[in-house]
Parts: sequence; C-alpha cells; structure tokens
Amino acid sequence: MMTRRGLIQLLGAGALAGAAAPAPAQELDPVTGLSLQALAEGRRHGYTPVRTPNGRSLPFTMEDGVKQFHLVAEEVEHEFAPGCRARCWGYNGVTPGPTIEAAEGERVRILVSNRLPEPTSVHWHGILLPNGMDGVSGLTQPAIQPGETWAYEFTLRQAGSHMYHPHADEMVQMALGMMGLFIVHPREGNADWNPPVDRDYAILLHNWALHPGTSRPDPSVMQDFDLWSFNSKVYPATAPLLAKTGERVRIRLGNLSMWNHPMHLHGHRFWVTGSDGDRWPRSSWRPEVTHLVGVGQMRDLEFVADNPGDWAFHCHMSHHTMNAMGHGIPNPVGVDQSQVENRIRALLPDYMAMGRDGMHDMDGMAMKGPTNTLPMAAGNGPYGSVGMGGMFTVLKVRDDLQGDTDPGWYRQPHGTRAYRVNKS
Ligand SMILES: [Cu+2]
Repeated sequence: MMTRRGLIQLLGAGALAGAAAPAPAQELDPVTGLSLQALAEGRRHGYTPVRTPNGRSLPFTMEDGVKQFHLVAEEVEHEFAPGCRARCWGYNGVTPGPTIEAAEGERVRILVSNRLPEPTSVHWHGILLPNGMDGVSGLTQPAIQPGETWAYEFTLRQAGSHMYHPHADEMVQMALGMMGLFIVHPREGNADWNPPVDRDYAILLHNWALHPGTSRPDPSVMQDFDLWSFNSKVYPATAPLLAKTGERVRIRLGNLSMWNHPMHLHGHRFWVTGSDGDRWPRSSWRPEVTHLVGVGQMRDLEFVADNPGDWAFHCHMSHHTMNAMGHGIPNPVGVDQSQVENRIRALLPDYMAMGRDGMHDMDGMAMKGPTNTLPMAAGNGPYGSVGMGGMFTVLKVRDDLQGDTDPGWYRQPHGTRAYRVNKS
C-alpha cells in the first residue's frame, strides 16, 4: 500500500514530468485564444492567465525545477496598423516583446540573446532581485555584446504587474520598441488578490516618432511624437477588450513612453487596485473613471463589466488619440482658404485646403497622406467614422459573449440611443 508521502512524491514527479515534457507552448486554445501552456499553468497555480491584446505570452520550458524563458533581442518588421510598417527593435520577432508570466515563489531563468548591432541588457522593472540580476549595463553587469547570450536567474518574491526593458542605450532601444510586460501571479490562496478576476488584460503604452513617409522610428524626438500605441498598435488596429456581462475585469497598464497618460474608461467606474510597487491595501483602492499612468509606472484597474455596450477606452490627451499629424502649423480654423488653394496647387498638385470648419474631414476617408503614413484619425463604427487614432480601443461588454470572439457592434435596445430633434 502506498504511503501518503509516496503518493505525494509520485504526484510531484508526474507534475514535473508533465511540465517539462511536451511544451505545447505555441498551441492555442480555440475558445480563449490563450496558449494551452499558459492555461495549464493557470490551472496549476489557481490564476487566470493574462491576455495581452495584439500580443502573446512567452513560452517556457522547465529545467531542473526552474522556469526558463528565452528572449532574443533583434530587429523586427512591425505593422502599427494596415498601411504603416516600420523597422523596429523588439524581442522574438515582435514589439512589445512577449509577456513573461510566472507565479509568486517560482524561480525563473531568462536567457537573453543579443542579435542587435550594439550592446544591450535587460532590466526587470519593479522586480525584487539580487543586485547582479538587475540588468543595468556598466553598473551591475557588463553589457551583452552582439552575438552573446546571457542568463538572468532569480526567485519571484512578490506578485504584481511589472515590465522589462533594456538598460543600455535606453533612449534608442526603447524608442525603437524594446520593452515587454512581466506579470507575476499571486500564489494560490494569497488573499490580497481577492476577488479573482475573470479576464486579465495587460497593455503597454508607448509613443513613436515615425515621421510621415519614413519607416524607422526617430529616437531623438522628445515630445512631438507621431504615433501613440497600445502594445505597439494604433487605432483602428488595437484589439478590442471583451467581457461578458457580470465578469470581473482587470486592465494592467504600463507606461514606458515619454509622456504621462490619463487613461479613461466609458460606461464603468473602476477601482485602482495596485501598481508595480505592490498590490494596494483595500483601504487605498479608489473609484475612478480616469487614472493617470505616469512614465515608468504601472497601474492595475479593476471593475465589474455590468453595463453592456461598446465603450471607448482611451488616453484623454486628445493628441494621443491621433495618428501622424503636423505640429506647429498655422491655425486654419475659421480661415477661408478657397482663394489660395488653387494657387498652392500650382506648386503642390495634391494640396488640400483643410481645417476651416474643424478637422473632422482629416479622417481616412477624405485625406491621403505620404506613403507609409496613417491618416490622423480613422476607424468606422456602426454610425460612421469614429475619427480616432493612437491610444484608443473599444471595451465590448455583452450578455452573450462567446469565448474571445469579437461580437461585432452593439445593438442598442430600442429607445436607449440619443436621437435627432430637428433636421439641419
Ligand atoms: Cu496619452
């Protein structure tokens, strides 16, 4: 008869073998779109795996009880939205790099291979670790030279929302897209994280100086950026956030851009429940509809999706919900340009006099920009142009949501939509 101790040993060995053996890492669950590996880890530790809109989690292998990841720093071909591509830098073929997910208490090893033309390093932003694992080139380690692979290894002593990014030529490497999310799930039974969420989204906020007509982000720009992104995508290419009515949702927001972003959610009140510092005590949670995510910060927003509809979620800096546009131009609002338009066309054949009555006509339908350049605002909703770009997406709350399938546009119940009073 098997002793209790023997049974535990057998189960332990089985669990280890199961984790180490097949690695169906890239195989996706058809219902949620999450990887089978991430779902299995969530079941094992009792958490909901994180969803990275327009992105994915980094697969791992188990090596002698250590959860091992491999990041490859390299140049990547990236599409911000259809019609706009650029040569960026990232990890494993994408920007932002894949999301690293692990559980509180686990030991992780992260191999970093440098396929860039210059030295790099990786800093684990917000993670408590030994000094020599902090990834600050020159200070805590020599830089990782092109062609080299280095290993970082540490035990996760905390749960929370964190990030990773280079700490070598940061200005250039981050401006070109090198960054990623590092989510540490709470160990099972950690009451600080109650109630658990049904959907856990994670988004990195960033800005890019991809000047009209070019295809390589310009790292020298400090303020006047051309593109503002969620996980390196701009609206209308940002994936919608989905929730079934009644589900508890978390949105983890990290900001590695050069601006602060007041993030605004329509139709719901959320609670700010934590930062990359830690899970906040319940007494510090507060209800908001707009919350500032400062440069270098992370914030966790949580709410119950109790209001069906298509709800805007966006940065409230109005230039941050725009795609490429000129700054520092003369103000055209209210100026009759009809006499000068033809004279300018003699010099610039495609010139369009615009902006007299506002800039709504600068959306994708009306205006064609230089090659590889998105219109300032675009996106079509059920009632016409949404006239947005950049840091904008839609939270879709539905009673009958099926898995992670986009349910299309919301059908508002009769008599619940704003209505026209007179014809113009
Ligand atoms: Cu913003």
